[in-house]
Amino acid sequence: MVASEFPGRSNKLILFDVDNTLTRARQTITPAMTKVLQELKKKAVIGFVGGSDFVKISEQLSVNRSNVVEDFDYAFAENGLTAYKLGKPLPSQSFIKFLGEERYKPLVNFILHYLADLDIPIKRGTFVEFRNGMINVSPLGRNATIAERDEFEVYDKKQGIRAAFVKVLQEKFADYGLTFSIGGKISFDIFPRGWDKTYALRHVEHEGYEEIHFFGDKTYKGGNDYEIFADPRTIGHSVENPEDTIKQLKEIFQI
Ligand code: M1P
Repeated sequence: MVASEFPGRSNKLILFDVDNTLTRARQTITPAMTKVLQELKKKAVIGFVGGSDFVKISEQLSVNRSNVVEDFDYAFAENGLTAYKLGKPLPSQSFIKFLGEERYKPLVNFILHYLADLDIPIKRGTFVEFRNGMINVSPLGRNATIAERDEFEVYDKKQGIRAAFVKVLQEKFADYGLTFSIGGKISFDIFPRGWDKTYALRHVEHEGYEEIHFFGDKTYKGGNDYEIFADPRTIGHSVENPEDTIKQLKEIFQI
């Protein structure tokens, strides 16, 4: 089935994390990366698996207003909770359906109180972002500038603001069946256990691929690429940054 859907290509699926693997964090894809992906797509089936929501990933990966769901054979946003194959949406679940309004309210109320009491150098806006498959919590606020994001990242490395927040939530909501994942620079994601990036594999594991490769930068334990990188269904590749991704792709796939 795979072969006939992707004629002329090998039976290998190559999946990529987005931030710091295909692009610099929250930035747009470079012409060099686009070219390498176009070459790779002639040989194999390609897809991305991002933690961010679909709109943000599209902004990062669209070149000259191209459509990411056409550029990539598989498009997985929010760890695969929003999913497309060959431009068509695949069925998905939602965070709120999993949790229910009655359990969600105490969680978000606790988060908002905690954020309000947090004394950090600056705060901006959008502290809790409600997505289809997760909520994203940022002490700084999601509409900070790139410079403000970078400053927060440095500050957080020293002060452990997110790590401490996550620890409190893990203890307080231990019976909720949730994962708290620090994936980016200024925030952390909260989603049902098992809805990490391996969720995306549910869409492809029975499609008959002989190899599924995954490239990501946060492949260490605790990073948001760890589970899919270490999963026995994938061949994991750890990268430093987008330039390293290009280098490894050229070496491994001779492009
Ligand atoms: O790298 C993936 C993460 O990217 C963003 O994180 P931040 O804004 O903290 O840099 C978020 O979209 C987050 O959900 C995602 O996991």
